[in-house]
Amino acid sequence: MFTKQTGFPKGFLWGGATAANQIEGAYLEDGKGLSTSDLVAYKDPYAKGVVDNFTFNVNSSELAEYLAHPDNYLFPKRWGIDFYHRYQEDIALFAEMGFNVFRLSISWARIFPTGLEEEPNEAGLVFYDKVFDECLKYGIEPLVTMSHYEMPITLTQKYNGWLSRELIPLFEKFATVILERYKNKVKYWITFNEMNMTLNSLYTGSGILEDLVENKLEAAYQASHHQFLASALAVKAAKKIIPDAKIGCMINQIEAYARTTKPEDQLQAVKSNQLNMFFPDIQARGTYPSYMTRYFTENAIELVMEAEDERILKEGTVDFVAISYYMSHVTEAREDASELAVTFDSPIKNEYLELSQWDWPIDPIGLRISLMKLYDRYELPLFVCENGLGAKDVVSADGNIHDDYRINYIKKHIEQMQEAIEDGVDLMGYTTWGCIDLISCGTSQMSKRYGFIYVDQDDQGMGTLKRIPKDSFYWYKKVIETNGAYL
Ligand code: BGP
Repeated sequence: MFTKQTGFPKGFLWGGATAANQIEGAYLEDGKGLSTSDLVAYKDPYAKGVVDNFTFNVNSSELAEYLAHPDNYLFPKRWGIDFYHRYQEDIALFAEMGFNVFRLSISWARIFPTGLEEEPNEAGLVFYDKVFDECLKYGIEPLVTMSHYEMPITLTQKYNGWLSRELIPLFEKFATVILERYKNKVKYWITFNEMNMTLNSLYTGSGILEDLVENKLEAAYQASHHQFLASALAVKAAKKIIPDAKIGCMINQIEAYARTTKPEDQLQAVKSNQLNMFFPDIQARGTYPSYMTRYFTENAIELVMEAEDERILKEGTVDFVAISYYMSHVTEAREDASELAVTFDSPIKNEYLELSQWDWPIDPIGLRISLMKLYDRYELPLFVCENGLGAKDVVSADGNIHDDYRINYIKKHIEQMQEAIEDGVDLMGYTTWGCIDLISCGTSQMSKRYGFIYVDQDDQGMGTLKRIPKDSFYWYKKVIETNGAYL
């Protein structure tokens, strides 16, 4: 009567993930408008002396300075890895690895250069037509993120990004246009990348200039409220336009562990995890969870909502919950409730875990724990749509890249996904982050590499852009060929 699932189910989706602003380049080509990500300058957070200054946020004077003197800055996301012109070669390499899914995002500013136009930019739409056709030629399903950390810069200048409710109809128009246009090519969609990361960066997550807001925490939740509504409307549109669409939400899943068995620390971990799951709680269940009422009150957060919002959220719940997973986090009891949200930079080290070269704790079992908890909570299919190791790769004298550390990292995470599946979790797929080397989101560095495919380009944008399969390329190919049996 009870038969345990062994190994990965048939039809499991194996592939890799990217984002438009980290790969495409061609930042002003074919009518594309400037996007918020085009104005993120290169920063090395680990260079001596600047660690404390490192921030993902942009303020209004920085923005004015960037716009007035662009030549004074390195903006690596403007070049990406030239996927815009090399997508055929790159997709052929993904096909060689055996991908049956490829996650990418659509740049809003390619379709609506300022976000305000009545009609979309046809040349922008044509580009993604070509990319999807190329994927489908090899039997690769595109998994499309509608909004991955960028928007037309005009929407930041005019409205201060997602702080304004005005963005909802503008996004709905964008979503409807791409759903209509690609309805016969794209079945898998994610509305917003890592919704919870607006708490970490108002600019990256929501296009907000942080010095223009008084209460940053309140701004983050108000912007999130607008994104929840936009996401729900996009889900509703997707169901109408593509009846068999699968459309999901996404968070950066950073499981919080209590530092000790002290009940106060345990309680803190419960609260931290609630703050993370608040996002899928709304997107999967369609209502604000009750635990947020106390949090909002105690943090002087007053959200502006309208009568119709409750209905919109209810009508736009997702089909699946997607996560990116890189690390876990350690927390302990503290006074300041506003500090509860999990972040990349946990001040408390977990003595059981090794760190990546960028000090991210490596915790494969944390992935299993996350999947088990999320599945218990939502009973919806899950998707691990980002996971991977950022590392400084070296091209050896033999011309190859021997990245056994990356193989080891991904292997351990796949093992834990398999365990989770055997625990009963319904997992749809796995797309490793940065399947081809790309520009890092948080640092704009090229040298923080995640790929199975090396791209010859340095932090200053110098290099031939030649693609070289790494050792991990051949390893992942075998993993996919055997549906995860070979690890
Ligand atoms: C996630 C983002 C990706 C990404 C990845 C790795 O938060 O969705 O866009 O780049 O993290 O982060 P980083 O590039 O900063 O190493």
